[in-house]
Amino acid sequence: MSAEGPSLVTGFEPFGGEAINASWEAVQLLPDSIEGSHVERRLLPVEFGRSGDVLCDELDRLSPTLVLAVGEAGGRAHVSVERVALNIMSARMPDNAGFAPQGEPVLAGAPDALLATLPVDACVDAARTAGVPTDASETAGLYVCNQLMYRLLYALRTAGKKAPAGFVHVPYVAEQVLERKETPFMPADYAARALVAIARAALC
Ligand code: PCA
Repeated sequence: MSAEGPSLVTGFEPFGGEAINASWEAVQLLPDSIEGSHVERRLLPVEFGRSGDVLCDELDRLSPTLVLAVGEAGGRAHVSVERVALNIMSARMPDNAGFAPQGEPVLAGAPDALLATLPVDACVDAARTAGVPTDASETAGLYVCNQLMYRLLYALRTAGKKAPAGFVHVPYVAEQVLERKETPFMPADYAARALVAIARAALC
């Protein structure tokens, strides 16, 4: 199958005192093309507002066939395909610009929740079939990743664009847990393999 437009895949810069972000480590390992769709990678700032603005500009510019936003969820053991984004921001720690919202909406007046438009269960099955521990997740948190997922789904919906879109959280990579006891990690090439399987399932 040859897809019409590119697949936009985003990862995040490091945050929370880390030197790397597992999401960008995985996104960098993706092939240049998946199912005939050119992979366009973008590195996003860990900032409420600006990450969503950059993503929305890219949606307008690229008109992607598929959008996979990827973030790091330290402490999770499996790749997780998020089902839902909530219209609320609540920060445990300030973002990389020093902003720490405490309960404000992502977009005032917009729906309380938006569901991923990629086929979550088929994506989870595909990643597992590819040999990578993967689950569906009922919460993307209330930090920058949830905000980005919400902005993504809202932008596509209001533009009437049908491209499947969603958010995937990946665990820490090994370097990040050297000093953390009992903390799960996953090599970036495993996470990348899951992302390829997820993208394929969403494109087919
Ligand atoms: N994870 C954070 C923000 C950036 C990232 O990679 C989150 O889950 O919100």
